[in-house]
Amino acid sequence: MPSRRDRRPGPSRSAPTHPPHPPRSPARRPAPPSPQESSPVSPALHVHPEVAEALATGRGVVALESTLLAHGLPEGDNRRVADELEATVRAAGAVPATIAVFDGVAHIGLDADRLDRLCTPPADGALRKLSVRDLGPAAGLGLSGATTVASTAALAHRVGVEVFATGGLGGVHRVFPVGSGAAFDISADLGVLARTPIVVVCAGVKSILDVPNTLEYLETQSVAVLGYRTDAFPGFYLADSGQGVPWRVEQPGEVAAILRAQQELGVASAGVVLAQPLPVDRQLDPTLHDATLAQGMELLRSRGVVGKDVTPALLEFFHHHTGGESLRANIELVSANAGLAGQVAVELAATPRATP
Ligand code: PSU
Ligand code: MN
Repeated sequence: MPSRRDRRPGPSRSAPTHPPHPPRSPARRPAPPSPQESSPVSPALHVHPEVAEALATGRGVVALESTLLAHGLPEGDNRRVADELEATVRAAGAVPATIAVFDGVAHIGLDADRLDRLCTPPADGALRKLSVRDLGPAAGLGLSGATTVASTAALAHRVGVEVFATGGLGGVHRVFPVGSGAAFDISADLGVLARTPIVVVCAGVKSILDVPNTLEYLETQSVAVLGYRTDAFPGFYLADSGQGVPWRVEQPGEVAAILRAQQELGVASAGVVLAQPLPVDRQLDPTLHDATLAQGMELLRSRGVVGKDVTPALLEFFHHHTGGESLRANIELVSANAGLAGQVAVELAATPRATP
């Protein structure tokens, strides 16, 4: 079917295809043009050969976020989880691409040495938490860091990856009492999803957030929200956040059909949130959750923790105060999301975009 929505010339379907994210201008790119669109030669961007090959041949690729490994899980568990996530994506028939920045280069797909480095962050904080606004400074200054949902989505889209998996999205934080530090905190994850056409598989938004306001914000920004085999928007550690979902899907193929339809209709400037809950019998006990959250929030307030330190600090508090239960739930939900993302990536690969 003919389509005029895709104004990007060139035959490569693995290149990013949406106008709001043009590749950097030739003036800023001293390296010669890459012979292979899917593996851009750039001093600031490196695509792992296996990922480049998968993109070039139209196989499904799943981007995996690295902040959850470096800053969201304890050292010791994170390395094992990194392998488990990649293996889960492969078992679904797709190719994993864990994303992080090392010495000023954004890597799409990490080898074992780089996964080691990601999962043993130096104590001096030299492995930063990088959101989108931090990518330029980190790359330009030759620094290293893990990527959040926001920066993983941006980099994945840059090379043509259409789906990625995480644990819980960032969102609108609960408001601290005025005068106690940060009264206003909205994750950059939401702003990036508003302008990046990519499917994010997650367990909803973290229960430490203001979930109703986060959903309102996603609606304002025209981000599609799908519940995977659920009518309830999940709450990360909890299967049900208490909010509903606008749409329910039952199969990975439906998600692929939805993304392709958005592209065909010219309404794919924003992302798609595919929210998959933990099974109820695997969620964190809600009473334990609520008590831990109240204590954690109080601790953050008293210590004046604000900005990008809030999420890692609260996750760590949970891991220490739930007897390992929050860690178990976190690992299970990220793993399940990687598997579902793999299935969606395979369906997307089998449903190529209509060419213009
Ligand atoms: N999911 C997890 N653990 C995490 C995160 C997601 O299971 O640590 C991270 C993601 O990188 C997400 C970030 O982008 O938390 C949100 O941080 P902030 O609220 O500061 O935007
Ligand atoms: Mn924030």
